[in-house]
Amino acid sequence: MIGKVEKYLLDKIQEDGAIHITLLDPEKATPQSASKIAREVESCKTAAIMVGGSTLTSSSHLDDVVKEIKNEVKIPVILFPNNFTGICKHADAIWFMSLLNSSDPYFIAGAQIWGAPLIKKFGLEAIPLGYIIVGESSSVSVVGRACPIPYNKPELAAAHALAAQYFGMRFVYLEAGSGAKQPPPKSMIETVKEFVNIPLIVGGGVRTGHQAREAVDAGADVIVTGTVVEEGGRTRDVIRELVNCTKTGWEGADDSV
Ligand code: 1GP
Repeated sequence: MIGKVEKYLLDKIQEDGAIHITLLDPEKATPQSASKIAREVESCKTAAIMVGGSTLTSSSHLDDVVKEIKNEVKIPVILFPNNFTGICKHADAIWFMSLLNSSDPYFIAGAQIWGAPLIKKFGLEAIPLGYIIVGESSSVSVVGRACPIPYNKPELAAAHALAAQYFGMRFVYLEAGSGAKQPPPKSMIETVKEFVNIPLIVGGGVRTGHQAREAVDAGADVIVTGTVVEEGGRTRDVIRELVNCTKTGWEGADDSV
């Protein structure tokens, strides 16, 4: 059953053509700094805030961060868990994600099994997501024991994405890893998009409006960025540019941002 947050995301994708989501890593923030950034990115019209990180271990810190963010913003806060320790009762929803190209069953279905009762207990909206790691080795590929799909093998990414759709997952995520040198390439996004009709999320290494625009033109429905915000500085300018360039039909991409 589609919940409130999922419906909001789908409606917004329909309305805007594509949407931007900001990722905040609780390990790189205090509750105060995270809520300040959340306020800023909300004012720049990012569609939602994802909270998570591949090396997160402290559930109590996650609780404090999400609680503080929720106090500050109205847009949905969606958990992006690296394990069942990434579950927190203060969020609106959680990506119920399976790392499809992990070699360890724990990251494909194990952690999800142990986390599911807690998600129910907290009343979190679970949004099923097929998660696919692409590109070079990264923190997330090491932690999740994944064999990343090389950028020059788009057909492999498409096979994984199609399997996600056939499994009944309602979103699919091409993840290049936080801080990746290059985001998932156009050819890979295009090939995946030819195979699936569920919304496609692209993240990892997107730093400029131009890159966001290129991914959306290739078929991405959602662009996720994290590192550009963590680096601080011109948060509003950077996010405003990313949000504007993500919206289909917006022609003002500025390569300098
Ligand atoms: C990582 O896809 C996200 O999980 C965001 O990546 O930090 O490179 O923006 P960046």
